[in-house]
Amino acid sequence: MAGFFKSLYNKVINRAEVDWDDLEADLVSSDLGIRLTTAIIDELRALGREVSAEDVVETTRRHLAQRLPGDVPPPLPRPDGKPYVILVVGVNGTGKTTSSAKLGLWLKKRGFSVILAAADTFRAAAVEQLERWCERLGLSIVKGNPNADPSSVCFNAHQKAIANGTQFLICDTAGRIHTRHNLMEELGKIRRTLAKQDERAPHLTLLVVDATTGTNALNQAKEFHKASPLDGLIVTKLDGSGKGGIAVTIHDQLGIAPRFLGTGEEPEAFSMFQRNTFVEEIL
Ligand SMILES: Nc1nc2c(ncn2[C@@H]2O[C@H](COP(=O)(O)OP(=O)(O)O)[C@@H](O)[C@H]2O)c(=O)[nH]1
Ligand SMILES: [Mg+2]
Repeated sequence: MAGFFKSLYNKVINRAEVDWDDLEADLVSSDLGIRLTTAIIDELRALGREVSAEDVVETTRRHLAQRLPGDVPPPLPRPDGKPYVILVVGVNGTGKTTSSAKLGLWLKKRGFSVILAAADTFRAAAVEQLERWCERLGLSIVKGNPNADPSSVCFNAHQKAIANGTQFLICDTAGRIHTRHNLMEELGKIRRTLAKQDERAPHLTLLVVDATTGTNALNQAKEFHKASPLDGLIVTKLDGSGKGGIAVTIHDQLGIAPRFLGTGEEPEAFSMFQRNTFVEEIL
């Protein structure tokens, strides 16, 4: 995960003393938000002595760790034998389809059976994209006709998963359906449809956020969380200019925990969130 985050450490280590304005700008531009940035700066200033690069890194890491969740166990097959249903949501282009395929592979590699539902029926290309991934990765897929009702695709996939005793169902959804309001309505309908065959489904709703979009991601999390309760995040594009601070901010402000991380376009560029590793790589 090289180049994961801009190296704050390298920046401060080459300095005789800390430039507070520069440090503040760096923390804010890492999407840590004003509140957290201020808390870090205040604590460093309160040290009342010359602040070293180690002080900056240690204090920042501690604040990040405090605001991130401890490690959550990976999703496991349901003891009742019904499929564990994962609903993948988010706005267009954040990486839902890619992450759905990556998650499918991740589960498959752990020996679990997986089926994917191509519920972004709004764009034909989206279905084809997921199909290509599934072919390449050897994953099963259920799709509908172009412009089919996304809920019916999810229902059929769920039915098939139940009949076949498939352990995981991953539903890849659309990021835009005419308007954001329609999208939220559609997601509500998908949830109700999934609950018809298993009142506990979906068992996990994951919002995909693009780490390079900063505070937009926070706003998306707020909006989706209101319409459809989120259990966690998939934070993508951490290999790009995204610094990952947005995951800290979203968890700090909304209590939604990062669960998986996307670090590239390749299917293996995907891992479970782990607090210690994450905090070490953020700096
Ligand atoms: N660099 C990088 N690109 C990613 C990552 N995840 C997704 N992408 C790319 O982002 C673009 C949009 O992804 P897609 O899955 O189609 O997004 P969707 O519209 O939310 O389904 C594609 O070009 C993906 O290859 C990631 O972790 N890193
Ligand atoms: Mg998609």
